[in-house]
Amino acid sequence: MATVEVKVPDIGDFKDVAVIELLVKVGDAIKQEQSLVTVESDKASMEIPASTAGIVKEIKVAVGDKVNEGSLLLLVEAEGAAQAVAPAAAPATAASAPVAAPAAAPVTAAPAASSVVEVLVPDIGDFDAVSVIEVFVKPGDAVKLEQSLITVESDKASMEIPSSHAGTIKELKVKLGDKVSKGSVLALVEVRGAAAPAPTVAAAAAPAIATAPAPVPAATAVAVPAHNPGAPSGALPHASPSIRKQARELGVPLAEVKGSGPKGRIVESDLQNFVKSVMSGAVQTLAQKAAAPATSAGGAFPGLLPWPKVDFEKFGPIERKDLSRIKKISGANLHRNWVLIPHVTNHDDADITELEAFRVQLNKENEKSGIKVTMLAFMIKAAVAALKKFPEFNSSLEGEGDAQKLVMKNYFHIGFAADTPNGLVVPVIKDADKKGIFQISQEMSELAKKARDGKLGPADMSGGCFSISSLGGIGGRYFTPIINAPEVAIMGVCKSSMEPRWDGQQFAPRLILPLSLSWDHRVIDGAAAARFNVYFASLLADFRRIAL
Ligand code: CAO
Repeated sequence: MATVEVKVPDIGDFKDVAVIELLVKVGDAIKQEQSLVTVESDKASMEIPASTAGIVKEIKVAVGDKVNEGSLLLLVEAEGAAQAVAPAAAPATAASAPVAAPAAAPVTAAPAASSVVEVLVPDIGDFDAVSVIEVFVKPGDAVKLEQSLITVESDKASMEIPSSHAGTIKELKVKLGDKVSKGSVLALVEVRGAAAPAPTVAAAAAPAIATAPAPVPAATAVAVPAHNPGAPSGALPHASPSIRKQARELGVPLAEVKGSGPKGRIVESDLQNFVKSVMSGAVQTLAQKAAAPATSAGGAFPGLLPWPKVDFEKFGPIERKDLSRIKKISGANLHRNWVLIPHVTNHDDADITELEAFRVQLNKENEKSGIKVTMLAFMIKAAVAALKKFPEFNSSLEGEGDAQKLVMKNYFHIGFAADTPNGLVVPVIKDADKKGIFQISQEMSELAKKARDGKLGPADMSGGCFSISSLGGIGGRYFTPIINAPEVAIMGVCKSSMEPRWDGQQFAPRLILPLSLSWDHRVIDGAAAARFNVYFASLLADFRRIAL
C-alpha cells in the first residue's frame, strides 16, 4: 500500500476552475477512473476521474476552491504499489477523460453563394458513439456560427456541438437518442453568401483534454448544461453528466428539479428529494399535471371538468383588466383557505337593541373627542370574551399527519376585514383584551384609513387569532366568510334591522344583528360552534355580561 497524490490532470484551456461538487468522502473505496470531483468553468463542467484505485485518505479541496492542472485533489491509499502511478502524469484514460468542447466542425466543401452544407460532428477526441441527449434547433431555425446545435453525452461528460456555419437549418440528421461519432452529419444548413466560413480540419481538432487540448475559442468551448439561450425550451438544467444520466434512467424531468448547488446546480440530493416528493404526492411533475385533465381534470381535484374556455368577444364587447396586487395576493390566499379548510358556517342572530342605544348615546356624549364608536368595536371585545371561554377558537393547526399539533394562543389579536379600492385586507388589532372600546375604535379607524390609502405594512396585518368580517355598513342578511388561515374561525356580520320578536307576551320591535360564524371542522365541533354563537350573541344582547 502506498499513499498516492491524485491531482487534476491536463484539462486544456481550463484555468482556475471552481470545484462545485465532491463526489467522494474520506474512507470511500474508489475505483480507477471513478469520478472524484466536478469542476466548472463558466462554459463547461467536467468530472475529474481517479488516476488510481484505493481508499480515500484525505480530501485536499473543498467546494468553491479553484483548481488548475496539477492541483492536489486527494490522498489515496492505493491498492498495491503498482497502481501508485505518478499523479499529474496520469490523466484519466481517454474513455473517461474530461472533455474540452469541440471547435466548429469541418465542412465537406466550401459553400457557394447560397448552398447547403453538411454540419458534421467535429473531432471530439476519443468519444465514440456518444448519445444525442438534447437537440436545440429545428428545421427552419436561423443559426449563428458556433451556436450550439445538440448536446452529446458519454458516461462522464457532455458537450454541446456548435454549428460550423451560420445559416438556416434545412434538415436535421439526428434525433434524441441517436449515437454519433466524429464525422456524423448533424444537419444540413443553407448558407447565404460565398463568405460563409469553412473551418479547416486542423482548427476543428479539439480532442479530449487528456490527450491534446485544442485552442478553441472560449465562446464555443461549451459543455454541460450551460444555459443555452438559443435552445427552444429555454434554460437547460444545470447538472453534471452523471446526474443527468441518473435523471434519465429514473425518468426525472431535470428541468423541474431545483438545484441547491452553486449557481443553482442540481446535485444528487436534489434529485433524490425530488423523487421522494413526487412519490409522496407532495409534488406533481408538469407531465403529471398535463396528463391530469384527461383523467381527473385539474390534478388535485379528481373528476372536475377543466375550466371553461369561452370566447367572450363572440357574445359582445369586452375589455381585459389586470387584477390589482392585493386581489392577486388575497385571491391566492382565499383560494387556498377555501380548498384546504373544511368550512362549516353557523348562522345566528344577536339582539343588539340595548347595545345600539348605548352606542348612539356614547357617540353623542363623546362627539367632541372625534372618536366614533361603531358596532364593530363592541364585537371585537365580545370576540375576545368568547375566545377566552372557548379557547379552541383561539388556536392554529401546525404540522402534518401524526406530528400535527394544535397551537393554543394566550394572546388576543383580532383582525377585521376592510374593503379598499384595491381589494380586501385584514388589519389586526393587537392585544384587544387589554384595550377599551374607545382605543379599539380609534385604532380601527386609523388602520382602516391606512388600508384605504394602501399604507398597511405586514406588521399591521399579521399575528391575528380570529377575524371579523363586517358588512354591517353595507347590507345583506347572512353570508359564509372564508377562514383567514391559520386561524380556525371567522365571524361574519351583516346589517342589523328592526324585526318583530316574541317577548313571551307579544311581538316587540327589536334590533337584530345577523351573525355567520365559519369554523374549521378539523378543530371545532358543531356543538362548540353553536355555543360560541349563542355566547357571542348573549354578550351583544347584554354587554354587562362581558365583565362576568
Ligand atoms: N348594522 C347596521 N349598521 C351598521 C353595522 C351593522 N352591523 N355596522 C356598521 N353599521 C353602520 C355604522 O354605524 C355606520 O353608520 P353611520 O354612518 O350612520 O354612523 C355605517 O354603517 C358605516 O360603518 P363603517 O363601515 O364605516 O364602520 P365599521 O366600523 O362598521 O366598519 C370597516 C369598518 C373598515 C370594517 C368597514 O368600513 C369595511 O371595510 N367593511 C367591509 C368588510 C368586508 O369587505 N367584508 C367582506 C369580507 S369577505 O369578502
